[in-house]
Amino acid sequence: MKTPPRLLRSAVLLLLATTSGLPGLTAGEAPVLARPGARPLAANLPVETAVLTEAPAVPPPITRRTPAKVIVNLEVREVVKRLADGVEYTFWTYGGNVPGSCIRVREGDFVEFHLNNHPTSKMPHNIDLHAVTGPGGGAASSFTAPGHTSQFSFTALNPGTYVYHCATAPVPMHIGNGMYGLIIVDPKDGLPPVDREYYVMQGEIYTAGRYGEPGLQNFDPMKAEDERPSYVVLNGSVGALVGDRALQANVGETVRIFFGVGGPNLTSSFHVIGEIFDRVYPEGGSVASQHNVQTTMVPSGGSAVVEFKVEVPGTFILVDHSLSRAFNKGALGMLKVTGPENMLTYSGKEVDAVYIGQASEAGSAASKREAELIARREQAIAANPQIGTITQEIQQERGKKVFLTSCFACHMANGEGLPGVFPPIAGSDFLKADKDRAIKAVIKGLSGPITVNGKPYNNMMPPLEFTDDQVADVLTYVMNEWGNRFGSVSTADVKRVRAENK
Ligand code: HEC
Ligand SMILES: [Cu+2]
Repeated sequence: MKTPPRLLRSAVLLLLATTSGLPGLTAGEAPVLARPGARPLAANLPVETAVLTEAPAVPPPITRRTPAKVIVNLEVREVVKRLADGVEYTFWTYGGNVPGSCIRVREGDFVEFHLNNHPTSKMPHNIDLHAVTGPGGGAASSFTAPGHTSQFSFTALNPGTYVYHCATAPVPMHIGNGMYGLIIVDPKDGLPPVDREYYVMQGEIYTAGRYGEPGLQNFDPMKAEDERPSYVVLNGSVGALVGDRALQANVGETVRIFFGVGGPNLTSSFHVIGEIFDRVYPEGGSVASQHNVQTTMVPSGGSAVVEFKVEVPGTFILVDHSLSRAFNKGALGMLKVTGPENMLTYSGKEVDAVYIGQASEAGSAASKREAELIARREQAIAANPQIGTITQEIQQERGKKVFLTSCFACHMANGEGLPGVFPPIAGSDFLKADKDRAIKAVIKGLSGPITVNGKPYNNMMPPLEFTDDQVADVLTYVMNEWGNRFGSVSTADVKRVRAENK
């Protein structure tokens, strides 16, 4: 062990975070080296500035075969960004995005690290790079107040793929707000060449609101303590790797994914639906010690590097195979492979992939449409007070998103249900007859024998946890989709039915 045990390490950090002054520069002040450190030792090395990339891009492999002094400039910024369609969050970032900028150096490089905390930040931050051999992985030397900059240096002794993260108290909050990334230390002779490299990280977000609840969401410390995230995401937001943001490759190419888990709490069961990892560097170590792997476990604060050749075209879905996280909390991405069919390897319909794919894509299409309609509503209000129908259209588009996160799983995307099991809601006389009964079905659940369009059903629909707005929107959607013309449901209707069924 070259580093102190982790517990000790965080104790040291907490101590530092609470008792130390704030090292760094104030504006206009000349840089003063706290101590000469190792700089003179590296005086003869060639100097270069590290290329930092935004996920899913990875900096180019290091082709140098001798060490250098590498200068890393990483800027901390606190920014409001999209977490999901209609949902925003104040992320704390390394480089403006989640995960933080990807850093790549070579084994043996002397790294001069500059951590710059933007003047608009509200919090002090620091950095613990798991690639560093030294107290706190650099955290002890990088505690930086807003508008300040800190500097420390280290030699990248060990090759591998390492997580870095903020280690300022409360640490789970800083990580939960997005303060993590990867630093790749290429081995002396480089990694074997591949056609494509990608950078993907998983992390949880603990919002006060439930998954999908619109608006600017706050961090919920209790949910974090209980390890009950509302979101588990790949690359910082729901859908960050979906649709036209999907990873890309051509048939016949080799793909390497540097996959990290920022956490702060959950371990990922990383899987690509429809692919087998030809090689895995487990836990981000320097040896591809395993071959032909379906799912690799990636610890919180750890990584894995996977390599595979893509043999057939199609959409391959990246998931945490703890699947509720993929289906209900956002831990889902896509790799789109284009090229000629290879019927010998695979021929047929990719049910899993296309199914989820369409749902996600339709979800963001619905969102775009909602934005258009809101813009139209503003215009309509300005020009003419006849706005009722547009309001309902907005409800329908919002409702479509709710439908695609929940109802479609049982009632099917086309509303036709499943004979004898899930009743149809397209053309349903049961739905048409009683709006309050439908509201109650969604908020309280529905079970026991019912008849829909003359056919008997006796099954159970669980109560669904949606806001009053969401219930009104989804019912208005199903009451006006697939040829249904059953009227609409308002938030007030839902509140009334909730009160009547307390
Ligand atoms: C886990 C599966 C499941 C999900 C998810 C689900 N339902 Fe249902 N739903 C059922 C079942 C089963 C019944 C029939 C219950 C019975 O037999 O008493 C039902 C009945 C209904 C009915 C009344 C019968 C009819 O066909 O008109 C409506 C309306 C309805 N669901 C709407 C919804 C809406 C809207 C959503 C999403 C917000 C939803 N359901 C989500 C399983 C589900
Ligand atoms: Cu921080």
